[in-house]
Amino acid sequence: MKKETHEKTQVKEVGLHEAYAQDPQKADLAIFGREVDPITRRGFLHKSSLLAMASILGANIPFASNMPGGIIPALLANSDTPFSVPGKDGLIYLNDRPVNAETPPQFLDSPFTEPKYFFIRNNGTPPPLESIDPKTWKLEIAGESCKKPKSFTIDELKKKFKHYTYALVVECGGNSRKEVVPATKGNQWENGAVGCGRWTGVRLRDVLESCGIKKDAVYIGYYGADLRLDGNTSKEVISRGVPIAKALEDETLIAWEYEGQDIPYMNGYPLRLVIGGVPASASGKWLKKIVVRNKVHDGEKMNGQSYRIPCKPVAPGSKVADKDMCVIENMVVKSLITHPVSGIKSKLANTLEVRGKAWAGDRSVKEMYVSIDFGETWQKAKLKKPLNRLAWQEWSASVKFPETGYYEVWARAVNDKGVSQPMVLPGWNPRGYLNNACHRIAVEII
Ligand SMILES: Nc1nc2c(c(=O)[nH]1)N[C@H]1C(S)=C(S)[C@@H](COP(=O)(O)O)O[C@H]1N2
Ligand SMILES: [Mo]
Repeated sequence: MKKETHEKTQVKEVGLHEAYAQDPQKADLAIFGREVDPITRRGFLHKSSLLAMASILGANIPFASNMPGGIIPALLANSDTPFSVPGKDGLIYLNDRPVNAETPPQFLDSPFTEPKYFFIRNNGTPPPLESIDPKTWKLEIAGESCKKPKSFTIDELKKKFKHYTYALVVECGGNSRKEVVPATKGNQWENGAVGCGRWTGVRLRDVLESCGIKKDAVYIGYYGADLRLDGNTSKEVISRGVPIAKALEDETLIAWEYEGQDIPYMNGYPLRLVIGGVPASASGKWLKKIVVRNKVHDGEKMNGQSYRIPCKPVAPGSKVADKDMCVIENMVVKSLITHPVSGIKSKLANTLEVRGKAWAGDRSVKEMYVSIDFGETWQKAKLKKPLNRLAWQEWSASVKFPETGYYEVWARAVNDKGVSQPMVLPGWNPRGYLNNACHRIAVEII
């Protein structure tokens, strides 16, 4: 309950989106481009942005020079418009500090997730947009298991290495946490901390090999240009990684493009790592540095309870010591119903077309089923092949109902090893990761 009140206050105080819509870049800067003290959230920003403010207000501010450093004009500060990020309208906002926003299932219905609907999971404050110059942005390759540390501009990456495009599922390890019982700490995502689209870039392997990988390499780790919310610059916001074998897979990319466009600012512009099949926390945004390690990468959020699950199953609600927690190295088999939306009414005489997406970590989905009787019987759905390895797969089913009344459509994917999504909940873990219980929607037949 407490949390809800808190979120409502935030929404009221920020509400800048509408007024800023005309100048999204400036809006990003104003809201996210710097550390804002929580007490002054009613709206302080850089004085330099006042000029931009004036243009948004459509009026000059004659006494602009008298305005206390960085206050937002009351007209904008008092707006009741719910908080959102320009260019990311359809998302459901869980938080604005850091920004966390998920995609409603119906916006995952297109074959690939549109840039504007791609979820946002920030752990800190993105680098100010004004500070990002793709011409001078540098990516450094280093680490104790890198033979010749080097740095590359984006242009150099583009010129020196072959370009590849892969559709890759990016899913937060904590997606669907909201359903976990007993509840656990962390963003209470429903099912929309996931997206899949075509990323374009160079293979991480090609870049690492051009620097030379020592024989003792076991892991890679990334560093991004975002800052911690607490302002502590001696620690990273997040610096995670993957085993070297995963880093060297064909599909592991250093990407500058998503769905044929620059990567959206909130999703890591101008450069990000994209690694399919693993928790999305490994796909470093605003990518500045990659290190090749001779041990498991020990960056921020690699240790303790973050992105880890008990090495052995535990009873729900248990406390598990850090030493008994293991890094999540693969995501699990999962599916979503992206059409129709939950709660629809449909006529008895009609056939209901149900469709969605399915994926399975580093494996493929072999079979897809739907049930309208709470899992007693299952009807096989049509399932397409993925565009490439680690991309999601489209599925669809035509469903007939025997009589009028309340139904639920449940969807269940099975991977190529015969492993199925659980109908209720998978094994509990202290941070509520990897919930892949069947997605369900309510349907009333009239
Ligand atoms: N630099 C940086 N990279 C990051 C993060 C971050 O906060 N900073 N969040 C990680 C997490 S936890 C997730 S789930 C994904 C989310 O990617 P998206 O915001 O593009 O959806 O980015 C990952 N990469
Ligand atoms: Mo995440």
